Amino acid sequence: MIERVGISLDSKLLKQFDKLIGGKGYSNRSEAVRDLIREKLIEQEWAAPEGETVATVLLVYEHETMELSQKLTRLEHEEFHCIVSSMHVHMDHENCLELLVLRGPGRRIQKLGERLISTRGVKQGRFIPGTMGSRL
Ligand code: NI
Repeated sequence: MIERVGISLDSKLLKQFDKLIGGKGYSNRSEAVRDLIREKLIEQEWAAPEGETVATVLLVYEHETMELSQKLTRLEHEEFHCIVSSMHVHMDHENCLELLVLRGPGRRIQKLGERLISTRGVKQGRFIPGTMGSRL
């Protein structure tokens, strides 16, 4: 069910908001406001000490860098309960891209993501917090 709500904003703030969402490609304010609310709810989900959530980790590294591949693989096996899926792409002769989908308690999977990203030799690492979506 969709409910309509009206909100009051001062014109300066509204102008800034329109500028912000225009640059992001939103075609109307409603979808932009919905996304902002969802973003806050996801933040709350991540702050909760209990419960389960999901995240994606992106890693770029050279597979021939001393022991790096083994280190990452070892870490991934240690935490296999938290890794739902992984994809490895051999991008060229030297570089690999790995995408992992993590699922588990927020703090635990964040820590795993940080450990992977901070492993010496990883050229690029990103941790993208997700959501199970059940509260949105
Ligand atoms: Ni590779």
